[in-house]
Amino acid sequence: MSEEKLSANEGIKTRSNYLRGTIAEGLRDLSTGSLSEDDQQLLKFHGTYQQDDRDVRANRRKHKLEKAYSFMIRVRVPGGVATPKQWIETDRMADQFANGTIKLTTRQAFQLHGIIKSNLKRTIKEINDTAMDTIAACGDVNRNVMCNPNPHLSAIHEEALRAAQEISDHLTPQTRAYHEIWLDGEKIETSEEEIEPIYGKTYLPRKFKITIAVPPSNDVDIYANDLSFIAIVEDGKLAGYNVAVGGGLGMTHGNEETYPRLADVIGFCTPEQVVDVAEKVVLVQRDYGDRKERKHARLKYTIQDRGVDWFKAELEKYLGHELGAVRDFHFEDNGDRYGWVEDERGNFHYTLFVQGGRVVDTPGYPMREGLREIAKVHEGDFRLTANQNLVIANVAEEKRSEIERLLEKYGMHRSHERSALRLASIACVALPTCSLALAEAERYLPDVITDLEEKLEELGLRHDAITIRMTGCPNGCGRPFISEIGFVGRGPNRYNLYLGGGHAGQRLNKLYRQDLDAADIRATLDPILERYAKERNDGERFGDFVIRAGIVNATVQGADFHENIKEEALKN
Ligand code: SRM
Ligand code: SF4
Repeated sequence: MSEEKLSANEGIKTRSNYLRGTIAEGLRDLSTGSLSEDDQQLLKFHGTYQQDDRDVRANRRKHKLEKAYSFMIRVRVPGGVATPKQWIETDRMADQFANGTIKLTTRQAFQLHGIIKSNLKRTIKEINDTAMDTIAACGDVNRNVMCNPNPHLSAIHEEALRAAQEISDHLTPQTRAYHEIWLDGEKIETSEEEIEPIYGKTYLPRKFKITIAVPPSNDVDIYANDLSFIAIVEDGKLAGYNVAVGGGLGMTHGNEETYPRLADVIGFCTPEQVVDVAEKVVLVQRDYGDRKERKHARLKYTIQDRGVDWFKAELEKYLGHELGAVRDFHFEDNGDRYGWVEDERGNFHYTLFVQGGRVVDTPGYPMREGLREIAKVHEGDFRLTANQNLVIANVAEEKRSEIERLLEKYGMHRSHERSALRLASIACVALPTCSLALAEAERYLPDVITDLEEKLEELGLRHDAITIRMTGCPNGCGRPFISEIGFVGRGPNRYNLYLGGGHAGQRLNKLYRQDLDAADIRATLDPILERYAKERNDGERFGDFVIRAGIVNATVQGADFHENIKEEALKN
């Protein structure tokens, strides 16, 4: 296929000499805070994005100044597990090089924002010094492999976590470019086959995401991932994993060719086969994914276009054996379990609610300082959850009172006493750093929830968990399309409202209203919440209720996401 027919990024990858481009030269040029367009694309594979502060963009334009460029660094944390030392170092770098905050992401990673170009190399080097890295945190490769942080099933979790680490290691790009550019590694001559045995020089058509879940918790939202493994526990032991493929959420407003899609569960593999299955799914997507149109390049479209049966047969050809039959499993929810839990080995774990995943000190709530003090004495680990929260994990019984004292001192001991709606919320970063944001999310959802809490209190729904998620655009970083209430930015202070997602993340939602502004949100949701409080069946979840009550139609699978939308939703 000739290069012109392929997307521009394919050319950039081909010409990049295995992700080098001219990044090293660009970093040395301090006459500008930015890097070349092509290098900005390549930087993502190294775990960093060029951004600019959108709050000051207009003012700088007025004064004919360059945009306020800086970089976001995403730190890979396979399975979301970090040591106290890694926490302390990340916290230090947040102050020294970034904007004084740590962002816990929806894929169990750390993000640091606001790093200026002259500090970029040093920060990435220091992240590597802490035994973490940033390679493949972004880009057209496999990303941070997620794993359910399930503390109360610690033995199974340990195996699942090991598998996540092995998959992550196996699928990490092999190019030396990362070491050469950021770590001053030596240039070593190797043959083409040795450089990228799995990816080849054009890597994957698009990003690729893998997750492992241990039912009954779907807190990693397996249905939103390209590939997921669902742990099957039989007689208390890990029998293997169901394999799910083809999930993904990103879409574009007004382009019905793009849509969120849930993963299909296609078979079963043993724990020994898991890395090979991951590799072969990646290879099928490498070879068949669309490299011409990036909006159509994710595995979900490869599978939707060619069919699940085709995909399974092709995968089995690559594997050289068949997958086993899907085994029974059941997910209860996709939320976190807050407060203290004790595991089967007698260790304790405290899940802390972190609003929007932003670890920051505010005058009334010095959370970052408190976590730093906890990290200094904590002997277990920290686990980042896919709901942007934090587990202070593996606390021995004799250490528990010391951690409790610090939680109390810094006001974190009551983090889980907030309304169930707030505890079940996710907001993506959006403004001011995200270049793709059309509206606010992290800075706005807390206020929307405060407003709704008044009504929930009145209706006696304070303790009812309803998943509520907001993103600043339809790329879906806060997984809004599988929430029971989803807000997706369409423009400044304008949101589309989606209702009816499955409480365990097992069903997509449906457009209910377009272009709501702040004033419309309460007016739109209040009567629905009232009906839910009055008319729901015993134990009925909000997402199920709105479908049964005929408020929205159910979305069966991605391809019908834009179908069966009620007429009122399309007015405006
Ligand atoms: Fe995302 C792009 C933030 C999870 C789908 N995402 C971005 C960028 C890098 C914007 C950009 O390309 O310039 C955002 C950076 C904002 C900033 O200032 O930090 C961004 N995504 C995030 C995070 C930080 C959201 C958060 O608040 O936690 C999450 C980081 C995860 C991580 O640690 O790796 C994040 N992004 C997701 C998820 C959720 C998930 O993976 O479970 C999705 C939906 C699932 C999926 O991939 O389908 C997601 N992000 C996207 C997309 C749309 C992809 C698509 O297939 O259409 C983009 C845009 C793109 O790739 O072109 C995007
Ligand atoms: Fe940015 Fe959109 Fe992702 Fe939010 S959903 S972080 S606005 S790309």
